[in-house]
Amino acid sequence: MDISLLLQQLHDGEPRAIARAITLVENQEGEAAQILAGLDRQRIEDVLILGLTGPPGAGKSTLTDRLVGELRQRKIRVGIIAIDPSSPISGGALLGDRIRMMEHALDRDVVIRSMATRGRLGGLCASAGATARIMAASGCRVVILETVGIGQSEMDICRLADLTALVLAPGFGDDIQAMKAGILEVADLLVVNKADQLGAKKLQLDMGTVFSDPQDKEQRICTTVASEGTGVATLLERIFLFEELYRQDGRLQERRNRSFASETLDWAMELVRVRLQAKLATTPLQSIEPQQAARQLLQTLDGE
Ligand SMILES: Nc1nc2c(ncn2[C@@H]2O[C@H](COP(=O)(O)OP(=O)(O)O)[C@@H](O)[C@H]2O)c(=O)[nH]1
Ligand SMILES: [Mg+2]
Repeated sequence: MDISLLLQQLHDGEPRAIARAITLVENQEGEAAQILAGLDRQRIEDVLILGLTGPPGAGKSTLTDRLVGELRQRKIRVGIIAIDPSSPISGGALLGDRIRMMEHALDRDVVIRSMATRGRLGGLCASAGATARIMAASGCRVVILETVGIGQSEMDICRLADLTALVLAPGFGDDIQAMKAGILEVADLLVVNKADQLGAKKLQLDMGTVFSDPQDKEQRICTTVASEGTGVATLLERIFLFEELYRQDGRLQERRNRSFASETLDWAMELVRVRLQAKLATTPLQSIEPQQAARQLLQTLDGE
């Protein structure tokens, strides 16, 4: 395969080259390292990875769709990585998202990729990170990372996003409200979606108590009706406002350093796993206890 041609097409925003590169990296084909090393560093530097998280049903996909609409109006190229928690077999939620995304499917400047959390090769963090960088190199100025849930999801381990918006709606996220203090650790912006529904005002007031600083309260809480598009332009302005702030005060770099470490660990574990699996198939293990056997197995890698 001609990797330099693939890279050239990828940087030109050629959809098939982008999809191919992502697949090669996801499947950890031999070409992966060369592809990743050949990506435009400046574009990777300039991209904003925006995390959208929140309970299922809160309106993340609808909001993503609207944000994409706003970005495209501003001629900004955008990537979407939808992390799908459902099994690759059921995939119900994903199907709905795909249909919704049809609107943008013909737009060359919207790059969409879904990833299942289960039944996949390799670490999610590593794949999602690499995918985001491929999208960035292809010219995406913003990459939206849509993930479900907070607290237990895989994305908690890997904080890939530069900026995270937590999407809540009346009746969706009451459990999250119980852990208000924890919210600030995961979210830069709080989106109270479904503002057209009963209980939105209360949710908004509740969220207000998370912040002691009045300016924070003003800037970090956004109210939207994603299904109508209301409030989405303002949300996007806030997103860019905080991006600018975090780039200036060093928080963005700090987060990227952390995510670099977490991705590195993810890759390393994957590489070790593959080698261990190969070893396991050929190594006679003496121990009667798996935990002990694991140590033996690990020792066989020493000095290799
Ligand atoms: N009334 C109302 N419904 C909404 C709003 N945003 C999304 N929905 C609906 O809520 C449901 C779940 O939305 P979805 O985007 O799939 O949520 P997700 O699971 O968080 O991705 C869908 O039927 C949407 O049409 C909103 O602002 N108001
Ligand atoms: Mg969704």
